[in-house]
Order: sequence, then C-alpha cells, then structure tokens
Amino acid sequence: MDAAANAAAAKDAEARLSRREMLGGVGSAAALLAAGAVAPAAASAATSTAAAATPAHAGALPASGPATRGGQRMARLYPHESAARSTRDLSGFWGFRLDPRDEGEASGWPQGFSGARTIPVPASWNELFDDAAEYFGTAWYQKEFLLDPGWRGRRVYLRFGAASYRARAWLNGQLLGEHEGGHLPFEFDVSALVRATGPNRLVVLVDNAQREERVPAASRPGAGFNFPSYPGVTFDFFPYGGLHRPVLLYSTPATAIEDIAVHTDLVAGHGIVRAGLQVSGGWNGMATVSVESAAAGAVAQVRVAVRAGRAEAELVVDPVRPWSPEDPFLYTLVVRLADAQPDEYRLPIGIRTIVVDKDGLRLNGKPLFLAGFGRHEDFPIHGKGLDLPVLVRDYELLKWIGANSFRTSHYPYSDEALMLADQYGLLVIDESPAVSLGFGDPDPVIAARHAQHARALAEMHARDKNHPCVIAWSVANEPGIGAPVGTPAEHAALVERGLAYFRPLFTDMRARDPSRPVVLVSFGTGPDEWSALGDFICTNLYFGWYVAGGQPGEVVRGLLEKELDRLHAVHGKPVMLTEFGADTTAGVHAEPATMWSEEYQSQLMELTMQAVRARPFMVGAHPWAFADFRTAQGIMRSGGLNQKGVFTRERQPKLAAHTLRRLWRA
Ligand code: GCB
Repeated sequence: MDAAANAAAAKDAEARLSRREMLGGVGSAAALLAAGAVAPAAASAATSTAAAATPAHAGALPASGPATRGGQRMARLYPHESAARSTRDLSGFWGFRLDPRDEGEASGWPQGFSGARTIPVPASWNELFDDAAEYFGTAWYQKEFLLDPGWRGRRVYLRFGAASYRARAWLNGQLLGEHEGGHLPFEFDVSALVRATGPNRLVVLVDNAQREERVPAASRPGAGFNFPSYPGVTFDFFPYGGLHRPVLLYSTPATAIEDIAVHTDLVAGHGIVRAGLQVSGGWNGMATVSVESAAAGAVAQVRVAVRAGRAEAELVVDPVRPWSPEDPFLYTLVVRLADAQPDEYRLPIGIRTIVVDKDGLRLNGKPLFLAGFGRHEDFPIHGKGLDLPVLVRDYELLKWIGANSFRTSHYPYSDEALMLADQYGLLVIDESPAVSLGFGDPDPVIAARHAQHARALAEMHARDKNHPCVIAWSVANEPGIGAPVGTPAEHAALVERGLAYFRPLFTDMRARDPSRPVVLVSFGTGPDEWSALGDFICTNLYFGWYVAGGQPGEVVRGLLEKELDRLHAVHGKPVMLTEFGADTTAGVHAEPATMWSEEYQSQLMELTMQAVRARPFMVGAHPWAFADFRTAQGIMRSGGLNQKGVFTRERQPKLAAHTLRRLWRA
C-alpha cells in the first residue's frame, strides 16, 4: 500500500472506530489492555483449511452438532406438507405481557398468566406498543390450541421460526426447553405432552436483553463512548424483540424422515442428485427416492436400503434443467419410507453447481457476477416480524432493478425468504448473526460469544443446506480488532486472537459443506489475515462517505481502485465489494451533488460500479443498502434510520435506484 492509500486506510479505521463507539461497540483502552490477548479455549487447537471450494462429491449427512440441546431439537427439515405430514400455523393473535421485574416464572406464569394484552405473531413488540418501544427485557406470550383429531397417535412437533433473543417454552405447564439466538428456528417433540382432547396452553418467555456476551452483542457496560447511541448495541440495526417468525405445529408418522442433505452436480450435460437420508429411531427398511417435476412426474427414481437410520441415494437426471437466476427451475425430491405408516417428505431442489477459483465465481460452469444488495428484515410497524407481502415486493424490486443476489446481512433471514429466493432465482450469501465482533473484550465474553456463534453456524447450515439459492456462507460481518490503534505488538496479538477464534469456525463449516464457498466480510483495514480465511475476499468500503466524504469523484475513485487492487494483490483471490454507499434523505436534491442528496448517492453508485466492472477479478458489488432501515438513535442516524437505502423504508426508489437499474439491466 502506498502512503496515500495507507493514510486513507488509517482514516477509514479511525472513522470506523468512532462510528462503532457511536454505536456503543468499543471498550475502553484500559479494559482492552487488561483483557490481554488470549484465545478462547475452544478455539486454540484448530487449524485452517483455506482450499477453494469445489462441487460437492458427497451426499453424506453433515454433522450439524447435537440434535437436541436444552430440551429443543435442532430444526432441520422445514415442515412441508405431504401425503404423510400436516402442518398447522399458530400465527395470529396471542396473549402478551411485559415482565420488567422478571417475576413471571416465580409467579407461575408458565401455567398461564392474567393481564395479557393482544399481540400478533409474527411481529416485533417495539413498534406496536408505546410502553414497549424501547423495551429489551423479558416478555411472555400465550396461546391456546386444539389438536387436530386426525393427529392422535402421531408424533407432534412444535417449531418456532425465530424468537429474539432467548426463548423458554411450556406446554400445559410443563417445561419444553430453551433456545438461544434470535434468528434461527428450534423445535420440540411435544407428542407426550400435547392433549388429544381439550385445549392445550402454550406459554413462551422471550428475553431480548441486550448483553455483551450475546451474538450479536450489546455494547460493553462502562465502556467510554464518544457518541452514545440508544439503545447501546455494537451493530447498526434496531434490536427488535419478539416472536419474529411463524410458530408451527406439525405431525409425522411414528417413524419419520428426520433429515435429508442434498448435493447436486452437473456432469456431461446431465444432473446428479445425491441425497443423504436420516430416519428416526435407527430404522431399517427400504426407501424410495425420486426426483419429480410438475410437468413430467418422476424423472429419476431409486430404491435404497436404510440401515440403522441412514442411507445414501444417487440419482441421474437426464435431460436436466439446471437452476439459475435466469431459469430458477425447481424439481421436487420425494423420499418415501416403505413402512406400515409410510412417511413421505417433499423437498424443492434446484440442480446447480457453484465454484470459486482464482479466476472468479462460476454458476453451472459460467462466470458469475453478483449484483445486488445487503438488506435487512425491517419494515415499519412489523419491525423484524415476517411480512410476506414485503418479501414479495422486495424480490419484485430486486428483479426490477436487475439484481441477481443479496446477502442476509447481518443474520440468517426467514425460511420463507430463502424458499422465495429459490423460486425467484436470487443468489444468497447466507450470513451468521456475528456482526461487529470485537476482540478487545475479556476472555469469558469472547468464549461465550464463540460458543453461541459456533451453534448459530451449525443451526444455519442445518436449516439452509438444501436451498439452491444459497451459494456461500458468511461466517461474520466486520469483526474488528475492537480497540483503539495500539502498539504493533498489541495489534498483532489481537489479530492472532481473532485468527484463533475464526479458524475452527471455518474448518467446521467446510467440513459440513464442501460444496459452497465460505467467506468473512471485512471492512477497510479489517485484518487481511482474517479475510484470508475466506474462499473469496469480501470487503465493505465507504470511500465517499466515512472516508473522503463529499470529495470529488476522482479522489473517491482513486482510493477505491487502490484498495481493490491491493486486496487482490495481497490475497490472489477474487474480490467482492459487499458494501459501499452514502446516507441519502429521499427528496434532498443538490447540483452539484453534496452528501445526503439523491444525486450524490447516485453518482457514488455509478463511479463505484465503473471501477468494479473494470476489474476482472471482481466477482460482485452490493450497494449498502437495499432499503432504509431502523437503527439505534444517535447523532449519525437522522430519524433513527440508516438512510443508505437505494429504496426508502417504504420501498420507493431514490434516484440511485434508477441509476443502478440502468447499469444492471444494460
Ligand atoms: C457497515 C456495516 C453495516 C452498517 C453500514 C453503515 O459497514 O456492515 O451494518 O449499517 O456500515 O451504514 O455504516
């Protein structure tokens, strides 16, 4: 890096640091030094594998970690309906009560509580009730339901799509278990507790306390902030609380298909589908596995022997209609067990390959450039609650603008978001909830985050592994040294600490899934050593905003080009610009363009896309962000909104949307 780029990078680091302080994320220098640079115990023994991803060759079921924990089962197969399975959605009105003194459990609320008001599920509580607008503690939900008479004698499961952040559930007064992590599903086997006649009462405690050991994390208590924000979080989005995704009841036969792991390949013009199966209770018997299309019925079929609950099937689909953004064709993989009560599971699949090597990304053997956005699950009133109309509108707008992809910044999105992306042919970088990790924090805090982060990655993979839309896993967004620039030795120790943290996460993710690239999304001067763990380099650069804001286009362009070239030279891997942008208040215009105006954002998009497209090693560019979104209040976020959206929060285009549409649809 030459002197000018070096200075710019240092400025970027500084700007990031003070921005993070503004968001409440950086501990005091004294605390950071006191914390030392010791790696979390679990991390220290691991090694890294940074091999480029190749198409998978195994259909074997990946080890996704313990199937049950704290009474809950890891949610793997989505409860799609079939001839043998039914699903009931408990979405709707529930009873709700805040518990600011945390007295509910001791006061018998698990049996059912009085004083409830009505809340919709799914939704966040924060934009519904004024007294809950800034409420980040414990709240209680309850709902009564009757069991479908046809479900008697069958296995019955209860599945929560997501509860932010920790949930504990009781059915008819009996504790089912507990789950931590706000963005992934969990389920309970309720067969023994559910009443066949009379009402069943479901009670759920949802705790959304902002704590520094959670992922993502609250800011460190007592840390010295330059620009406090409220609430004090380390990340730039609002920490909404609630049952954010549907709560489903589903039933299966006694012997059930518990997991399927599909890998697809394209060889000499035909499709290969490999499926690893897992059946409950160590079952032995025969299974039929077929690939069906709506028009042609079964296009491939095999019978396999299931031994001790495991089997692998390989099917050849010829001719094949590969899945791609231009033609997102979905087959259905159907698995049937030859049992007295035959289970049947129907899984939508797309047959495609994704490969990264030093020359770039290839989908189905063809060069791929990712044009799209970082997004958020965020909408007025719903908060982070699943909103199907918004989902459809967002994907329509992605198609309108000519995008082919998005990143689930900064946490796994809903099941529904991925199912719909499969249908729309949108390519997804699936990101874990580990945003803004700081490595200057004390050992026990980092160790707790590491354990939670590892679980979230296992759960994300277990849930999302079969979606053709998911083309890469993002382990984290913008982890930082988390300390003001210290001596080189202090800096090096923190870099090492981060490496010891990340290496085992990369190793585990690659072991689970050799078929997809694994990346880490870095920023400006985020340590190159961490980015190097990824199969391609992902970087967030805000030249023209946090660095060189308002300066002439040539200055911004020069800084950007230098940093992209530097990253490519250092890593020798393809590079993706995963974020760039400028806050823009819709309706503010300026000629010549100035910061915050629609013209400024539009010009920044255009010059950035030109610089990116002129570099063959660039595999994508995602402007930040798709739409304006709610975040913590502070002096850098007018109206409590991040306004870097190319669309407003209500999904109306700013000038930059038309510019990108022109560039991306050309
Ligand atoms: C980033 C973060 C994103 C922020 C964005 C911003 O680098 O990844 O979460 O919202 O910058 O607008 O500052």
